[in-house]
Amino acid sequence: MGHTLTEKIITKHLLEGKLIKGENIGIKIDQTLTQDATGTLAYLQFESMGVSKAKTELSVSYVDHNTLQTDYRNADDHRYLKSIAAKYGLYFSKPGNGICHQLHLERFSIPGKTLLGSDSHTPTCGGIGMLAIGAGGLDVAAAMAGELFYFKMPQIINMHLIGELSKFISAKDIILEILKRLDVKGAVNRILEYTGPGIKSLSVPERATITNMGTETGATTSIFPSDENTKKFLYAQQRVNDWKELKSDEDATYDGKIEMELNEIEPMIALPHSPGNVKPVKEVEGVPIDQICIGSCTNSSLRDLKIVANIFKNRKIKDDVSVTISPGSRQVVNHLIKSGEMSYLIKAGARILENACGPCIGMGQAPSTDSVSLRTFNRNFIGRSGTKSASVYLVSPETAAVSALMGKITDPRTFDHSIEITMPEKFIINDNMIVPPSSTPEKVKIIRGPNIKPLPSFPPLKDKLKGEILLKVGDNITTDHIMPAGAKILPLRSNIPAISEYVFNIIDSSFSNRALNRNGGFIVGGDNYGQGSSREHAAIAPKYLGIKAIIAKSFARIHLDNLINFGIVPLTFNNLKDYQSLDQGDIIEIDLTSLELDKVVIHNLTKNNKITTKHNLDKRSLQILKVGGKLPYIRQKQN
Ligand code: MIC
Ligand code: SF4
Repeated sequence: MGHTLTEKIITKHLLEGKLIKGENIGIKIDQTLTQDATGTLAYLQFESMGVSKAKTELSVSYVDHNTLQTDYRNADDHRYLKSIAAKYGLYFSKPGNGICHQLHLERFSIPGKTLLGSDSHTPTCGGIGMLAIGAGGLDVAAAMAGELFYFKMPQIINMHLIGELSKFISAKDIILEILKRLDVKGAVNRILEYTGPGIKSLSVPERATITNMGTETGATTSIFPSDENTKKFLYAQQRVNDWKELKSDEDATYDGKIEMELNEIEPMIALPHSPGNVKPVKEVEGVPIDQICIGSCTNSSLRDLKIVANIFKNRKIKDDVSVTISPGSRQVVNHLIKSGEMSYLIKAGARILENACGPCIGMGQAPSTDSVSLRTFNRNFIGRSGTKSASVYLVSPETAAVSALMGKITDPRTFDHSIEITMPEKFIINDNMIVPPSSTPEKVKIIRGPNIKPLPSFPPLKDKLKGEILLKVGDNITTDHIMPAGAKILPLRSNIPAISEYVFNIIDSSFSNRALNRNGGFIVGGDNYGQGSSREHAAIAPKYLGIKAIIAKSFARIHLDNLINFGIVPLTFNNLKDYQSLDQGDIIEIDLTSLELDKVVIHNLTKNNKITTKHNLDKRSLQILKVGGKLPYIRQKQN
């Protein structure tokens, strides 16, 4: 029987468990990446593991999220990260070099290798045929320390593409169409593997747009085969030696199939406030726009900015619209300058920002009150832009550019069809903002600023947990709800006591005080609790406030791991009635004495009734929970 590409890569890296769907497996990680917003915590944890050098084939520390530097705090984080990289054998990508996923794809990705990144959009490198997975910083730190990465062997879905896209329709429209079909949790515990004749027409950066935003379906990762297009891309990056052909066998069996006729795809748009709220652009045409932001790890490649530049050429952005452009990397910028296309953007009236995440993570460019912002990004959760009352829509670069000229949401197919772009055969290579590790690591001193606080430590789990339900929420709560980002809060990523004041701030600004006053307690959640980002702050900060367990209808994959890693017990309801029976303010007692049995009884002391919940966790995860989290677990293991 033949194998899928995913199975082939996993088999090569499998060191624990069997390739059986739903079983826990442990794989070897070849490469890791971190970004600054999750990196500081990841490296504080890595330091405490007592390893003298990263054990991976390659590890890169990028700085792309917190680059505003409104005071010393971001800059101190950068300095800390640089010293860590030098000492522990990592490459360090300086702020301004570009967005981690775009850079990793360009300069480090290798088909067939495994990549673990402390950012949920790590699957971007699936576009080149890597098995690239997003995880919490602690899991990435553990991989650098030589630990395996554990996850449930996912189902593998065959995403079969046929035909070719029509003019002004691009990879973003494909993934938006997929999100329309799967919504934000349709692919949880699944890997989306792309096959079919349609993939031939997609270049690596276009494939990377699709695998990047596959994250929003809840998928563990997405992957394309490594073919002639992959070879062309690696040749252009002057890394053709990293290429090898990789594909699934003809007779591979999948757990499901989604077929897409590319010729039938039309321009798509995600409406506020969810990437899964997708409609064809033509259904919302005419909505006036205030702001357009082009960039992010989804759509900031040379191909994407070239198309925008050529749509803007000799034209003018509407007076009422502010357009920002954040290129994905310096390579992209260098090409736009060399070809003269950068001047098309500038002449049309676009605001060129730094090569970084920027507005995507609310680091500047918050839209005005009640305004409409059209973005080529991957997330439009409420408040993420920095303006809670703004309506953020997600679109392709083509739709964004044409809409900028019209001042309203516009189907790009109505535009000038003579526009063509040409891609260079070889890219300009300049890696001088990537600092290699020190050749004398013993001499490197780790520099910590005053905002970099020691990690809080947590005691082992008790048998009985008692307290108040401090908050009850509905379905699809994102990590942006739990632990918001943005220019004000991101500088606190290395300071858990300070950042914990903002937990659930968007939903209930009194949460953090209430939690501290009541000595902690519990949260009741709906379906897909913790979707979105990989930020482990959404687990460690609630833990710091004394949250002991979260009882939800279901959890998003990365967040579930993060909760376990920090010793918060994740319990799931058996039915809707039980979810309805618990209310905010109820005092409950959870009996964990028979945790192994996967039956956990919750006694509602306020209402004097009992419900039974489950956790579905393997032995390893239970052990981690019991000792108070993954850090003490690893330390115990190493001793
Ligand atoms: C995001 O897009 O939400 C982020 C910021 O890149 C996060 C990581 C973080 O919170 O630092 C992610 O997607 O994992
Ligand atoms: Fe950065 Fe936005 Fe991509 Fe997250 S989604 S890595 S914030 S560009």
